[in-house]
Amino acid sequence: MISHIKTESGFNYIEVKNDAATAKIALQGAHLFHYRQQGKEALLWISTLSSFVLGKAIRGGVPICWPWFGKHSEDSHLPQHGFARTAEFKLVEDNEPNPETSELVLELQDSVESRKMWPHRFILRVTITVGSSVTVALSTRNNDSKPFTISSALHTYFAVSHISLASIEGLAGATYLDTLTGETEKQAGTIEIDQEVDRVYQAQPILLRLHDGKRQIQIKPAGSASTVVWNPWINKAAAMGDMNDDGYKTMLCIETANAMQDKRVIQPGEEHCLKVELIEEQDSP
Ligand code: TA6
Repeated sequence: MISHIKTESGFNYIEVKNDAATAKIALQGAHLFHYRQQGKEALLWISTLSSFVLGKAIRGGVPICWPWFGKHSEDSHLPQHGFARTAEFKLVEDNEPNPETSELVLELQDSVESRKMWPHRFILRVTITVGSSVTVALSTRNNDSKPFTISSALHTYFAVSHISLASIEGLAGATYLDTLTGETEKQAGTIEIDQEVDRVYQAQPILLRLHDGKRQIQIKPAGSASTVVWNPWINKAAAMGDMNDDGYKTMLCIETANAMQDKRVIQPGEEHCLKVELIEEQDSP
């Protein structure tokens, strides 16, 4: 079942309920901010301080960073992580091919406002498939007469029982940029978090696994050449107005991205798709 909901503050979102899962997707940013498989815990972390107001990115879920990841390379006045996550998308397709699957397609096209920030014509389509797993696919189409370059990320906030129990398997041996030090390092073994972490791994993993106590989440990226791992830890969490001081203890960002040197040049008429599927494995005995 697909329902359209408008909050008192005028924030529009879509609620999906089917035999496999429930989900919530904001029209602003085509932002999946809740997904829970029947009988499981919520997969995505959402800040209790997140403001569901137009023009402010939701803190949590899967923010879409596009057409640039991070700070804009030339103009610091432009929004970090691009403008897609605070733009109002249109729902252009929705279907439920079976009782366990719901698929939504949301679309954003260039506008006078967008061209002031980024002088290109585009069609951005986000396809969200809700079932026993959840998939977010970000398709960029160059509708212009000249090539353009994008960097992007599906900036997924995972809910974890406690950050000390979380670890990430699948990036061992990968090179990463530690954005906190500016140094390039090599990952030894699984990733565990006991301090602020903000790393861009230059790796195309077929499969990543987030371990959280008995829970195991599979992360299956496609069209991605980099993976970002981020936890703000104590000081940064305390400095963020839309995150509780102890919010860092129950969240971990593992982002399917094309960041830093993984920028993609999209030719006129060409499309590029960045996709991730998230699957919660059955509880290990
Ligand atoms: O993905 C890591 C990162 O770039 C961090 O440096 C931090 O800024 C985070 O994204 C959140 O960014 P935001 O603009 O959502 O506060």
